[in-house]
Amino acid sequence: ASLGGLLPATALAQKKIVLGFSQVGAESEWRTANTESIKASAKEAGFELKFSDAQQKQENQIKAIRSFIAQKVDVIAFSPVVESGWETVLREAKAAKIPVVLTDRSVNTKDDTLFVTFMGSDFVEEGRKAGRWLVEKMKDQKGDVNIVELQGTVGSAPAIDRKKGFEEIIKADPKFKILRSQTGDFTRAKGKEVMEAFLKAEGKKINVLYAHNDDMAIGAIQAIEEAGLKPAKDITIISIDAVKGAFEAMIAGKLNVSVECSPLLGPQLMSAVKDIKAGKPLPKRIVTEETIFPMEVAAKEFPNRKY
Ligand code: GYE
Repeated sequence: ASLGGLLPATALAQKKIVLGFSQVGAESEWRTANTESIKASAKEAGFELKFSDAQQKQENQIKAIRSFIAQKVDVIAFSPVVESGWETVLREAKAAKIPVVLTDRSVNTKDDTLFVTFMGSDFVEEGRKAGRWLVEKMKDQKGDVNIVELQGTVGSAPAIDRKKGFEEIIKADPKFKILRSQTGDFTRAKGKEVMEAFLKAEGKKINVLYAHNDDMAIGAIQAIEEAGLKPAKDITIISIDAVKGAFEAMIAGKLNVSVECSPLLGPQLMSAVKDIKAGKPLPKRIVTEETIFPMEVAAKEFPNRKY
């Protein structure tokens, strides 16, 4: 007889660590790569993964977290779509003694006992990198530099922080002017739609597009071409993530630069879950290391890209 016959089925089943993961959605190339990373590394670690896609809605994430609590999972991890409004559900998880790990995006709660650790990028620094690149690029320009900004999802940590970091750098020189700033919800379709509106309103006045992610920049590139302008030439384009689509756009000469933001958080998350189960302490913050890729290096770097 197999071992299964000697041990009760429940004893065998209990050995697997159960991880409940509530994902933001599938809004971008970044997000798809992030989901793949989490699924593959949970499998590799031998965990049972309960994966739930919130379709960019906070209420869906709250529902998913409550269902993970009801199912008594070992650990809950999630990437909060927006920063605020999590206290109640996080208190419910705490009361149920289920540890919570934040991945990718953070929450703005004052009570940091509500989660074990937050792993992900420094979004303010990404915004600063974008700003520094632009300041350098425009250093000899005498007149105004007119910028339009495509923001990420309203209320999300990356949208708030990428705006903040960028503004912090460009405000040092009054020639930099943000003409318009609107959300494109991190998607290609909205990025295109909002860029069309920007072009209609400001036309050839626009010198620079700052997009909070590559997908919105890629959508906007289409709008720029349809308006008869040359992306990366008539309008300098800066975006964030450095996904493969951005490299393709850079190689095609249509995107000037992309600031790296790695979605490959899966292995880190699984090792944090193991540490939590083993009772090991974790740092409150685990920051992803990142760089920046201007179009001049795109062709050389492309083969090394993992997402
Ligand atoms: O930049 C964007 C995605 O939270 C860092 O979300 C993530 C952002 C990423 O939709 O493409």
